[in-house]
Amino acid sequence: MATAGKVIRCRAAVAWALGKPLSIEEVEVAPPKAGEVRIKIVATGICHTDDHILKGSLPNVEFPVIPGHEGAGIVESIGEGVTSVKPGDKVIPLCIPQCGECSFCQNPESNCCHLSEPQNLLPDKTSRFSCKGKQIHHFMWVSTFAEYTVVPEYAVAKIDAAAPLDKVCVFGCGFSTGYGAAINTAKVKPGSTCAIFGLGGVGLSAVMGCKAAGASRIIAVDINKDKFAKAKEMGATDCINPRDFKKPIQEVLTEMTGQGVDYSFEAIGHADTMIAALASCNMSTGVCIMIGVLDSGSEISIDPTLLLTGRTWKGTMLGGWKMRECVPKLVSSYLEKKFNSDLLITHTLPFAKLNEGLELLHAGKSIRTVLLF
Ligand code: PAD
Ligand code: ZN
Repeated sequence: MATAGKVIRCRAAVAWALGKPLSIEEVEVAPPKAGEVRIKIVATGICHTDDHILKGSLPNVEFPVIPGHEGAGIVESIGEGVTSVKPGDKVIPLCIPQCGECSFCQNPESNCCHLSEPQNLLPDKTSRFSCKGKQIHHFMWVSTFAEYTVVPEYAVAKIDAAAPLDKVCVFGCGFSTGYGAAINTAKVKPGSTCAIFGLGGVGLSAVMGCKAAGASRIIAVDINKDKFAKAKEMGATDCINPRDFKKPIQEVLTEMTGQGVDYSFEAIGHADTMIAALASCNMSTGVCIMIGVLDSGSEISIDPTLLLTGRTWKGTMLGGWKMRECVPKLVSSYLEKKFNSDLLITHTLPFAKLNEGLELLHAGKSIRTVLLF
């Protein structure tokens, strides 16, 4: 492409400092170095984790930074030695890389490559972004709130050329996380009972995952009843609002199910709902999956007898998928209509309306807003 090897000036959303709103700026994006790929981002979703960055809930994020991690785009140019993608390919940048060589990549049970630590700079410890003469940090290597971004080759998945980028961007995070939490991390069994706390893009994807795994009862929990119609459409059998009950929600769920659910999922990110989700699964074989991101520096204290009787408490990163290998397969399954992740996308806005998209998230009015460049 005509831009290959040159600095590209384009729009991006920069978080200049903790607690400051995102500001849309013109940034310079340097060409990819060896082993790197420059991507023209076509569409990006807004995930609650992007909001956590602005509020300082994520450890190790360095400001100024370009957030965004749920994007899809087209390869613009490649650095020396890149072989798995070429200019023109449709791709999804990955916030969990897959180097393919470390012990985690070699282990079929793990999806956290040894390079998965929060990445503020590219592997050579420099940034490809600058604005007004200042270096801008990358976010988890992906920074999809930029019209062009540069990522290492092992953090890019090539996807089917037929994939609609404004729809499959949700595979970069929200859909993959919730759906995989049920399928891979919990390994939900047919006929089981599940409870999902939090019905945002992540929790609703967990509802879809539980349904696909054959769960017979799926109880959706949220304090915003406006989320219930969508949860039912995706497979929830019951929807409950903790504010409608005097007793703790774990007691309500235990009464509804006899002994507690087989699997519970926390997709909110609060200490009290994490403990409630753990206590909601049955004391013997219950499995609780923690998905939500707790504020940085917060801790949870639990009564250890909750675990002594046999419960399992696990966390998940991006639903346990080995991203480089699995995201293209998820996209193919989407094209084969094996699930309908489009149901997550409630709003599509031009990139310039990013802050409006964040307001919709705060107000509980959107599930996923997709921004188009
Ligand atoms: P979201 O804000 O769209 O959804 C959160 C939902 O929780 C909303 O529907 C709220 O109404 C609901 N909620 C809030 N408080 C309560 C409460 N006390 N009881 C019941 N429901 C409540 O967020 P999201 O779906 O984009 O993300 C959810 C969390 O998952 C968030 O913490 C995000 O950072 C995290 C996440 N983790 C991963 C991962 O890999 N582990 C990936 C992506 C997102
Ligand atoms: Zn996310």
